Amino acid sequence: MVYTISLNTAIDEIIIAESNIQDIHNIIKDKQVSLGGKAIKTNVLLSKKKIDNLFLGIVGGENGKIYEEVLKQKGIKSKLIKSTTYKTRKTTIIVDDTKGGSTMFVENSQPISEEDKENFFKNIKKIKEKSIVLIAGSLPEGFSIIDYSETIKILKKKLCYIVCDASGEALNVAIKNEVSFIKPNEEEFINLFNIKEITEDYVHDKLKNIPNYALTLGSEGSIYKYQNIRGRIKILETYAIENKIKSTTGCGDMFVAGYILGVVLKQNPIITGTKYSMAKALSYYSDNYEEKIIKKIENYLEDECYI
Ligand code: TA6
Repeated sequence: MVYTISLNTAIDEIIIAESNIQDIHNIIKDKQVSLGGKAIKTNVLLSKKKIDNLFLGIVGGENGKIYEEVLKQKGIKSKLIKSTTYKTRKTTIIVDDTKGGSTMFVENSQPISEEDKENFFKNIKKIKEKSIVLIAGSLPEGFSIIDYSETIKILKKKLCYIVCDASGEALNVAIKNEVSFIKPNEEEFINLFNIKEITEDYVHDKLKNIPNYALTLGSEGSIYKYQNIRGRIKILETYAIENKIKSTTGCGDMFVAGYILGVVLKQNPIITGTKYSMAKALSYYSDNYEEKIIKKIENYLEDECYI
Protein backbone atom coordinates (compact mmCIF):
# COMPACT_ATOMS: atom_id res chain seq x y z
CA MET A 1 0.00 0.00 0.00
CA VAL A 2 1.26 3.50 -0.87
CA TYR A 3 0.08 6.27 1.46
CA THR A 4 0.19 9.97 0.54
CA ILE A 5 -0.16 12.81 3.03
CA SER A 6 -1.52 16.24 2.08
CA LEU A 7 -1.85 18.77 4.88
CA ASN A 8 -2.79 21.56 2.52
CA THR A 9 -5.26 20.62 -0.20
CA ALA A 10 -6.28 22.88 -3.08
CA ILE A 11 -8.61 22.95 -6.02
CA ASP A 12 -6.65 24.07 -9.10
CA GLU A 13 -8.50 26.15 -11.64
CA ILE A 14 -6.57 26.26 -14.92
CA ILE A 15 -7.34 29.24 -17.18
CA ILE A 16 -5.99 28.89 -20.71
CA ALA A 17 -5.42 32.27 -22.34
CA GLU A 18 -5.70 32.33 -26.11
CA SER A 19 -2.49 34.11 -27.08
CA ASN A 20 0.51 35.97 -25.68
CA ILE A 21 -0.87 37.33 -22.40
CA GLN A 22 -1.31 41.11 -22.64
CA ASP A 23 -1.50 43.62 -19.80
CA ILE A 24 -5.04 44.72 -20.49
CA HIS A 25 -7.29 42.35 -22.39
CA ASN A 26 -7.04 38.56 -22.83
CA ILE A 27 -9.44 35.95 -24.20
CA ILE A 28 -10.00 32.78 -22.16
CA LYS A 29 -9.75 29.82 -24.55
CA ASP A 30 -10.74 27.23 -21.95
CA LYS A 31 -11.01 26.55 -18.21
CA GLN A 32 -10.31 23.26 -16.44
CA VAL A 33 -10.24 21.98 -12.86
CA SER A 34 -7.64 19.68 -11.28
CA LEU A 35 -6.96 18.25 -7.84
CA GLY A 36 -4.27 20.41 -6.25
CA GLY A 37 -1.73 20.03 -3.52
CA LYS A 38 1.42 18.12 -4.37
CA ALA A 39 0.66 14.69 -2.90
CA ILE A 40 -2.57 13.87 -4.74
CA LYS A 41 -0.85 13.53 -8.14
CA THR A 42 0.71 10.29 -6.87
CA ASN A 43 -2.75 8.89 -6.04
CA VAL A 44 -4.02 9.94 -9.49
CA LEU A 45 -1.18 8.07 -11.25
CA LEU A 46 -1.22 4.95 -9.02
CA SER A 47 -5.02 4.71 -9.24
CA LYS A 48 -4.76 4.77 -13.08
CA LYS A 49 -2.19 1.95 -12.80
CA LYS A 50 -4.44 -0.02 -10.38
CA ILE A 51 -1.81 0.12 -7.62
CA ASP A 52 -3.25 0.15 -4.08
CA ASN A 53 -2.95 3.63 -2.57
CA LEU A 54 -4.62 5.78 0.11
CA PHE A 55 -4.82 9.58 0.26
CA LEU A 56 -4.59 11.00 3.81
CA GLY A 57 -5.66 14.63 3.43
CA ILE A 58 -7.20 17.54 5.30
CA VAL A 59 -10.17 19.27 3.62
CA GLY A 60 -12.59 22.02 4.62
CA GLY A 61 -15.00 24.66 3.34
CA GLU A 62 -16.77 24.74 -0.03
CA ASN A 63 -13.61 23.77 -1.94
CA GLY A 64 -13.22 20.83 0.45
CA LYS A 65 -16.65 19.51 -0.63
CA ILE A 66 -15.62 19.85 -4.30
CA TYR A 67 -12.34 18.07 -3.50
CA GLU A 68 -14.21 15.14 -1.93
CA GLU A 69 -16.53 14.94 -4.96
CA VAL A 70 -13.64 14.91 -7.46
CA LEU A 71 -11.82 12.20 -5.43
CA LYS A 72 -14.96 10.04 -5.70
CA GLN A 73 -15.30 10.76 -9.46
CA LYS A 74 -11.66 9.72 -10.01
CA GLY A 75 -12.07 6.60 -7.82
CA ILE A 76 -9.29 7.65 -5.43
CA LYS A 77 -9.42 5.97 -2.00
CA SER A 78 -9.05 8.51 0.80
CA LYS A 79 -9.26 8.96 4.54
CA LEU A 80 -10.06 12.66 4.97
CA ILE A 81 -9.92 14.90 8.00
CA LYS A 82 -12.93 17.23 7.54
CA SER A 83 -11.91 20.38 9.35
CA THR A 84 -14.22 23.10 10.68
CA THR A 85 -11.40 25.67 10.69
CA TYR A 86 -9.14 24.77 7.76
CA LYS A 87 -10.43 25.52 4.25
CA THR A 88 -9.22 23.79 1.10
CA ARG A 89 -7.59 26.50 -1.02
CA LYS A 90 -8.28 27.70 -4.55
CA THR A 91 -5.26 27.86 -6.85
CA THR A 92 -5.47 29.75 -10.10
CA ILE A 93 -3.09 28.66 -12.84
CA ILE A 94 -2.96 30.89 -15.90
CA VAL A 95 -1.57 29.21 -19.01
CA ASP A 96 -0.36 31.18 -22.01
CA ASP A 97 -1.32 28.84 -24.83
CA THR A 98 1.07 30.48 -27.27
CA LYS A 99 4.24 30.51 -25.19
CA GLY A 100 3.37 27.39 -23.13
CA GLY A 101 4.24 29.15 -19.88
CA SER A 102 2.08 29.03 -16.77
CA THR A 103 1.73 31.29 -13.73
CA MET A 104 0.25 30.10 -10.47
CA PHE A 105 -1.59 32.06 -7.75
CA VAL A 106 -2.17 30.08 -4.53
CA GLU A 107 -4.53 31.25 -1.76
CA ASN A 108 -3.16 31.42 1.78
CA SER A 109 -4.12 28.53 4.07
CA GLN A 110 -6.55 28.75 6.96
CA PRO A 111 -5.31 27.20 10.25
CA ILE A 112 -5.95 23.58 11.18
CA SER A 113 -7.29 22.97 14.72
CA GLU A 114 -5.73 20.97 17.57
CA GLU A 115 -8.48 18.38 16.96
CA ASP A 116 -7.48 18.14 13.28
CA LYS A 117 -3.87 17.55 14.36
CA GLU A 118 -4.88 14.83 16.86
CA ASN A 119 -6.90 13.08 14.15
CA PHE A 120 -3.94 13.44 11.75
CA PHE A 121 -1.53 11.71 14.14
CA LYS A 122 -4.12 8.97 14.84
CA ASN A 123 -4.15 8.26 11.06
CA ILE A 124 -0.33 8.33 10.85
CA LYS A 125 -0.02 5.83 13.70
CA LYS A 126 -2.28 3.41 11.77
CA ILE A 127 0.04 3.31 8.73
CA LYS A 128 1.31 -0.22 8.16
CA GLU A 129 5.00 -0.94 8.76
CA LYS A 130 7.37 -0.82 5.77
CA SER A 131 4.85 1.07 3.58
CA ILE A 132 5.82 3.69 1.02
CA VAL A 133 4.67 7.07 2.39
CA LEU A 134 4.75 10.40 0.54
CA ILE A 135 4.55 13.67 2.48
CA ALA A 136 4.25 16.51 -0.01
CA GLY A 137 3.37 20.18 -0.17
CA SER A 138 3.23 23.23 2.04
CA LEU A 139 2.16 23.12 5.69
CA PRO A 140 -0.89 25.07 6.89
CA GLU A 141 -0.92 27.30 9.97
CA GLY A 142 -1.40 25.11 13.04
CA PHE A 143 0.96 22.38 11.80
CA SER A 144 4.49 23.30 12.88
CA ILE A 145 7.87 22.16 11.64
CA ILE A 146 8.12 20.20 14.91
CA ASP A 147 4.90 18.37 13.98
CA TYR A 148 6.44 17.69 10.54
CA SER A 149 9.58 16.29 12.14
CA GLU A 150 7.49 14.19 14.56
CA THR A 151 5.56 12.73 11.59
CA ILE A 152 8.81 11.67 9.91
CA LYS A 153 10.12 10.13 13.16
CA ILE A 154 6.94 8.05 13.59
CA LEU A 155 7.25 6.78 9.99
CA LYS A 156 10.96 6.00 10.45
CA LYS A 157 10.12 3.88 13.52
CA LYS A 158 7.69 1.98 11.25
CA LEU A 159 10.61 1.35 8.80
CA CYS A 160 8.62 3.12 6.06
CA TYR A 161 10.08 4.22 2.72
CA ILE A 162 9.60 7.98 3.23
CA VAL A 163 9.36 10.28 0.21
CA CYS A 164 9.33 14.03 0.92
CA ASP A 165 8.47 16.79 -1.57
CA ALA A 166 9.08 19.88 0.54
CA SER A 167 10.66 23.32 0.55
CA GLY A 168 12.29 25.65 3.07
CA GLU A 169 12.57 24.43 6.67
CA ALA A 170 10.52 21.29 5.90
CA LEU A 171 13.08 20.31 3.24
CA ASN A 172 15.84 20.90 5.81
CA VAL A 173 14.07 18.63 8.31
CA ALA A 174 13.66 15.91 5.65
CA ILE A 175 17.41 16.09 4.89
CA LYS A 176 18.38 16.04 8.60
CA ASN A 177 16.12 13.00 9.14
CA GLU A 178 17.72 11.24 6.14
CA VAL A 179 14.43 10.22 4.56
CA SER A 180 14.43 7.70 1.66
CA PHE A 181 13.94 10.14 -1.21
CA ILE A 182 13.65 13.90 -1.72
CA LYS A 183 13.00 15.91 -4.87
CA PRO A 184 13.92 19.57 -4.42
CA ASN A 185 13.72 21.77 -7.50
CA GLU A 186 16.49 24.23 -8.38
CA GLU A 187 14.90 27.19 -6.60
CA GLU A 188 14.17 25.21 -3.41
CA PHE A 189 17.77 23.92 -3.26
CA ILE A 190 19.35 27.34 -3.97
CA ASN A 191 17.15 29.03 -1.34
CA LEU A 192 17.86 26.36 1.28
CA PHE A 193 21.65 26.57 0.94
CA ASN A 194 21.68 30.29 0.10
CA ILE A 195 23.90 29.83 -2.96
CA LYS A 196 23.98 31.54 -6.34
CA GLU A 197 24.36 28.52 -8.60
CA ILE A 198 24.33 24.72 -8.51
CA THR A 199 27.18 22.31 -9.32
CA GLU A 200 26.78 18.53 -9.37
CA ASP A 201 29.58 18.06 -6.80
CA TYR A 202 27.95 20.56 -4.43
CA VAL A 203 24.57 18.80 -4.70
CA HIS A 204 26.07 15.35 -4.05
CA ASP A 205 28.06 16.71 -1.10
CA LYS A 206 25.09 18.46 0.54
CA LEU A 207 22.79 15.45 0.06
CA LYS A 208 25.38 12.72 0.74
CA ASN A 209 23.41 11.32 3.69
CA ILE A 210 20.18 10.96 1.69
CA PRO A 211 19.93 7.47 0.12
CA ASN A 212 18.12 8.67 -3.02
CA TYR A 213 17.37 12.09 -4.45
CA ALA A 214 16.63 14.00 -7.63
CA LEU A 215 17.30 17.70 -7.94
CA THR A 216 14.99 18.63 -10.78
CA LEU A 217 16.07 21.32 -13.24
CA GLY A 218 12.90 21.71 -15.34
CA SER A 219 13.58 21.21 -19.05
CA GLU A 220 17.27 20.61 -18.16
CA GLY A 221 16.44 17.28 -16.51
CA SER A 222 17.86 16.40 -13.08
CA ILE A 223 20.91 15.61 -10.95
CA TYR A 224 20.28 12.38 -9.10
CA LYS A 225 21.48 9.61 -6.84
CA TYR A 226 19.69 6.28 -6.78
CA GLN A 227 21.06 3.26 -4.87
CA ASN A 228 24.52 4.84 -4.80
CA ILE A 229 24.60 5.51 -8.53
CA ARG A 230 24.98 9.26 -9.17
CA GLY A 231 24.11 10.79 -12.48
CA ARG A 232 22.60 13.48 -14.66
CA ILE A 233 19.46 12.98 -16.72
CA LYS A 234 19.24 15.36 -19.71
CA ILE A 235 16.09 16.03 -21.76
CA LEU A 236 16.84 16.62 -25.46
CA GLU A 237 15.69 19.95 -26.92
CA THR A 238 13.81 18.02 -29.60
CA TYR A 239 11.20 17.10 -26.97
CA ALA A 240 9.81 20.65 -26.82
CA ILE A 241 10.28 21.07 -30.60
CA GLU A 242 8.40 17.90 -31.56
CA ASN A 243 5.71 18.11 -28.83
CA LYS A 244 3.47 21.01 -27.66
CA ILE A 245 4.39 21.98 -24.10
CA LYS A 246 1.02 23.00 -22.59
CA SER A 247 1.78 23.64 -18.90
CA THR A 248 4.68 22.74 -16.62
CA THR A 249 2.67 23.40 -13.43
CA GLY A 250 2.56 20.07 -11.62
CA CYS A 251 5.55 18.53 -13.42
CA GLY A 252 7.51 18.28 -10.17
CA ASP A 253 4.57 16.59 -8.45
CA MET A 254 4.25 14.11 -11.32
CA PHE A 255 8.01 13.40 -11.12
CA VAL A 256 7.45 12.21 -7.55
CA ALA A 257 4.40 10.18 -8.64
CA GLY A 258 6.42 8.51 -11.42
CA TYR A 259 9.32 7.89 -9.00
CA ILE A 260 7.02 6.05 -6.58
CA LEU A 261 5.49 4.07 -9.47
CA GLY A 262 9.04 3.03 -10.45
CA VAL A 263 9.84 1.91 -6.90
CA VAL A 264 6.62 -0.18 -6.79
CA LEU A 265 7.23 -1.73 -10.24
CA LYS A 266 10.97 -2.27 -9.53
CA GLN A 267 11.92 -0.11 -12.53
CA ASN A 268 14.49 2.70 -12.47
CA PRO A 269 12.41 5.31 -10.58
CA ILE A 270 14.54 8.25 -11.72
CA ILE A 271 13.64 7.34 -15.32
CA THR A 272 9.95 6.71 -14.56
CA GLY A 273 9.80 9.96 -12.58
CA THR A 274 11.31 11.86 -15.48
CA LYS A 275 8.94 10.24 -17.97
CA TYR A 276 5.74 11.15 -16.12
CA SER A 277 7.03 14.65 -15.38
CA MET A 278 7.68 15.22 -19.08
CA ALA A 279 4.31 13.71 -20.06
CA LYS A 280 2.57 16.06 -17.58
CA ALA A 281 3.99 19.06 -19.49
CA LEU A 282 1.90 17.96 -22.51
CA SER A 283 -1.33 18.36 -20.48
CA TYR A 284 -3.02 21.60 -19.33
CA TYR A 285 -4.20 19.81 -16.18
CA SER A 286 -1.98 19.96 -13.08
CA ASP A 287 -3.00 16.41 -12.07
CA ASN A 288 -2.82 14.61 -15.41
CA TYR A 289 -0.38 13.67 -18.18
CA GLU A 290 -0.29 12.62 -21.84
CA GLU A 291 -0.26 8.79 -21.75
CA LYS A 292 0.48 8.32 -25.48
CA ILE A 293 3.95 9.90 -25.21
CA ILE A 294 5.14 7.63 -22.36
CA LYS A 295 6.37 4.78 -24.58
CA LYS A 296 8.36 7.18 -26.81
CA ILE A 297 9.88 9.41 -24.12
CA GLU A 298 13.12 7.47 -23.61
CA ASN A 299 14.10 8.62 -27.14
CA TYR A 300 14.32 12.14 -25.70
CA LEU A 301 16.47 11.27 -22.67
CA GLU A 302 20.22 11.04 -22.05
CA ASP A 303 21.35 9.40 -18.78
CA GLU A 304 24.97 10.17 -17.88
CA CYS A 305 25.42 8.00 -14.82
CA TYR A 306 28.66 7.83 -12.85
CA ILE A 307 29.44 5.94 -9.62
O1 TA6 B 1 3.14 22.08 -7.97
C1 TA6 B 1 1.85 22.43 -8.43
C2 TA6 B 1 0.89 22.47 -7.24
O2 TA6 B 1 0.90 21.25 -6.54
C3 TA6 B 1 -0.50 22.83 -7.71
O3 TA6 B 1 -1.27 21.66 -7.96
C4 TA6 B 1 -1.07 23.71 -6.57
O4 TA6 B 1 -2.10 23.03 -5.90
C5 TA6 B 1 0.14 24.06 -5.69
O5 TA6 B 1 1.30 23.50 -6.35
C6 TA6 B 1 0.05 23.50 -4.30
O6 TA6 B 1 1.33 23.61 -3.69
P1 TA6 B 1 1.50 23.33 -2.11
O7 TA6 B 1 2.97 23.29 -1.91
O8 TA6 B 1 0.83 24.45 -1.42
O9 TA6 B 1 0.84 22.00 -1.85
